[in-house]
Amino acid sequence: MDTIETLHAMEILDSRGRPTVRATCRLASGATGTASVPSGASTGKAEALELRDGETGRYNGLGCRKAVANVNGEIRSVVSGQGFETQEGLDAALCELDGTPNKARLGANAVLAVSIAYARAVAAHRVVPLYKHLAHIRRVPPDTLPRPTINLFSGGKHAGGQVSIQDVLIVPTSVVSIEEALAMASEVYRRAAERCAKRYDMRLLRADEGGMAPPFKNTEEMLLEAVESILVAGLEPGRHVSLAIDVASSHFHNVGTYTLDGEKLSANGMIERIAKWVEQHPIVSVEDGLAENDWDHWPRLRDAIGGKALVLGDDLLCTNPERIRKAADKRAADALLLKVNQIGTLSEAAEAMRLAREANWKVTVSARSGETEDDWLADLAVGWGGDQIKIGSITQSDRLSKYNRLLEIEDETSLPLVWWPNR
Ligand code: 2PG
Ligand code: MG
Repeated sequence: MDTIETLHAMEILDSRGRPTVRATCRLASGATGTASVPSGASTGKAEALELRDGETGRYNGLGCRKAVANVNGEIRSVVSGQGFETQEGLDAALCELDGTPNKARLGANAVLAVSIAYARAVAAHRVVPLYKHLAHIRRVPPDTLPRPTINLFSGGKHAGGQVSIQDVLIVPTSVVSIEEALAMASEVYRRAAERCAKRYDMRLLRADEGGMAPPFKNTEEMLLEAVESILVAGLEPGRHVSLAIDVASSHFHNVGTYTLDGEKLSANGMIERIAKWVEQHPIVSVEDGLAENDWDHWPRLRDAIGGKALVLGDDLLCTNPERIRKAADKRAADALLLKVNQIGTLSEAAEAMRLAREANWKVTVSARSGETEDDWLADLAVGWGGDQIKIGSITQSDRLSKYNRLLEIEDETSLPLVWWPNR
């Protein structure tokens, strides 16, 4: 493997106008790779630390100059001139240099930018597309493309909190290609926008990931409106288009009580409510139905809806191998939401993916609510054989760069879309 000649990082702005880190890695051969890292808003407590400057007079403390300086200083001086046999080799060196369990010293934003920039540089050196190189890292060649799950409506931390739950997503289930999935989603989105304009007498306002955020009374209304929009688009809910939800319930949970749209529910009450939604609507995936530390109730949620909808762990798992092992042992979930910046290196995320597969789980590869125009997520989802990809809505370039990259990969490979849910 070629040696790293140098690294260079800089601060750029993400889709919320907040600073983030972009790094470039140049190998001795001259091959280079650049990568930008995303940032969450509804973050899990067990996520790796995103290093922020904390200077209140600048970007309200969210600057990334310290993380950038860590790449251009300490990390660069340790890795420059070194050749790593594998991605794991570089990532292990980065983890060792950081020396904390959660990248708290150098910052997961600094470390991840380097990890992905290096993968891109090596892909360029090997003259292969990034998805092929990433597949090579996991030693499994891709034979399908991930099925998109696309934001329609948002609430919670991604919108004004008018509804407690964070997202209702549409899942084009009957289509056989990315191209058809996007065209179908666009039709539903357009119909939903027209309906909301009439019904709420408002112009289109979008949440962080491009989902619409009208003043729904509650989650039920949000779900019904999604189903209506599918029907008005001339499609059959559950046959052509299904729904996925991100309940993101850690963010409305406090000491055993869930405050759902103003109503106080116990964990069991929450499970019953979710089971009812799954019963009444064509919901095929439920993310973070319960809070991140409500370990005792997650297996009961799985008993209640498993087999009908995926029990998908985001804040619960934080792409963290230890938490995934625990969840698999407890039968607390049956699907992993994979977000590389929750853990901080590609190799640790690959281990998270491996454990999920070992437990026979499905995997949704996910963007963050704060994104950049970088499109590596699409290559990652294809290269690692994700079942679903969650990018956001089909609006805004921070989301579209990834959808467009999926279209490009589809055009290049003609790989089929993964069949999910199993039919
Ligand atoms: C989530 C993500 C993406 P955030 O909760 O799944 O929708 O949000 O990046 O804010 O954590
Ligand atoms: Mg989530």
